[in-house]
Amino acid sequence: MARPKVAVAKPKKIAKRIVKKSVVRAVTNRPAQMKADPKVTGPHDEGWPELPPPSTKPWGEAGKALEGVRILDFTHVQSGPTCTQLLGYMGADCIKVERPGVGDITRGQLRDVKGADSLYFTMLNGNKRSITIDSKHPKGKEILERLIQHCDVLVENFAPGALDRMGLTWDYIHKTNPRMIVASVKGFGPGPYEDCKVYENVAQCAGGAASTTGFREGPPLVTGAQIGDSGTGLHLAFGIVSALYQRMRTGRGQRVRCAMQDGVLNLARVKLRDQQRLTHGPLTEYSQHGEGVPFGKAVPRAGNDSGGGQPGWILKCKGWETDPDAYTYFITQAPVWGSICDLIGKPEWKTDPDYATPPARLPRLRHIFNTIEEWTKTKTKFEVMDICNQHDIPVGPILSMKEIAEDQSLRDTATVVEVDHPTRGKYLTVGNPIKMSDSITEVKRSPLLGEHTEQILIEELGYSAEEFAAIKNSGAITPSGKKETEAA
Ligand code: CAO
Repeated sequence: MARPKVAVAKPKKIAKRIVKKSVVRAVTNRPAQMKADPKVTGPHDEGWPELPPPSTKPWGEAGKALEGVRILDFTHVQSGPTCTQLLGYMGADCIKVERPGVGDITRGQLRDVKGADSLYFTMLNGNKRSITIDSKHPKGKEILERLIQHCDVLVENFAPGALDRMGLTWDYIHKTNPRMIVASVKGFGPGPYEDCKVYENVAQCAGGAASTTGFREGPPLVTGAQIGDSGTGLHLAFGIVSALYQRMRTGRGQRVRCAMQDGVLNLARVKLRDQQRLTHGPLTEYSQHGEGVPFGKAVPRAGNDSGGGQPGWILKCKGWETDPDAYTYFITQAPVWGSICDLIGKPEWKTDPDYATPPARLPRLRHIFNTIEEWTKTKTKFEVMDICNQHDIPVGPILSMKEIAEDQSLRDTATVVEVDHPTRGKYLTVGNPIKMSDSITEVKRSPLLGEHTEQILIEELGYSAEEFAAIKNSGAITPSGKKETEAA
């Protein structure tokens, strides 16, 4: 068998080289180092370097933040794919490994166009290449070994133990490529539930979001924002980038793990704040306090109360009788209380001791918001936005997904992007929410199943055409005996 063209890292040498070049080192030793090297000594003295000039390249042509980073993407469903898509947006090369003939289960879930990959899949797997490999097939394992040597980061969100059952244990991976970072999403961290499979809403419930969402008199509610899946994917991406940075100093990979329960709790931390405050007395900014309803032992559901120190609520706007989204969020921010009073025709509230100060208003919040609503009901949510912003009053229209899809400003910033796909045609996706001046994001369509199998095996892993043909016949990259092209 021909040797693969993979440039397998020699860990020790690389570590040495990288530590020498390390940014952190350079910063730590800056004065001495700068004096020694006239090329990097700045004009302003004391041995500090000249500040780097701004990029001279046109917008978006200064490279990409994660260019050169290769991701072995073993993710599926939502949490893992969110993470790797973000890394792809930043310029990493994501090689998505999928089961031959099957692929990520979401390709076929919630299908809207017959025979085409679903939006569930396409919107979470842009900027990736797809290779089909049966990871339990002996030849598949061999290919994976080359990929592990070839890549910098393995990302997975299988059920607990699944990666080990494939033979891809940490010990094996670390031995095969000591520089590799292995990043995982699991439902729970170590503890009583560590072996459980977890989906979005389980995480929202276990992370404290559901018990604190909804109305006091109703059951717990999950939120439409996928804080368990996409939220944890985002956390994992941060962990991976941090591990890559640390690897510049150590030359060594490490394991990065994010539990969905932990990710949700991190996003719900203000509720853990309130849990502790509760031991010192009632939560006065919750409207139930003003309504005289006593608190129990745990943080209650707060309806649409603001989670911060400035009371807020969702109020009806013009057209609410027929439009389910004709509402605005209205915050009675203390510094602009006078403007609010003038606007809603209650100038006397500015001096009335029952309304003039934030503590005086707390027991009357329901009445205050009902009064403000009488004013907002006479305006559309966009008129409320325009008028209130002229007075620095923080408000926000409740935008429907239809309005967001059609919003020109979100298109202009490439937050909402239209992508063309060979089998489903044009679709909208969410672009990179993180904007960088020297690392522009090109949003690319998701790959077809196995679209890049041949390219990766031959051009990158060094298999010859004959070897590729043999692999195809082995069943390692095709669904039980079928040709790879049929799988795609
Ligand atoms: N070749 C061969 N086998 C493959 C393969 C490949 N390329 N890719 C996956 N498989 C196999 C796995 O090895 C596993 O087999 P075993 O159980 O026999 O070892 C099997 O496919 C199923 O993997 P899974 O258990 O991860 O998938 P599932 O559909 O049963 O569970 C999920 C899905 C999401 C509940 C589970 O993966 C999980 O809990 N993940 C961690 C938490 C998470 O990310 N949840 C968010 C999901 S998004 O809402």
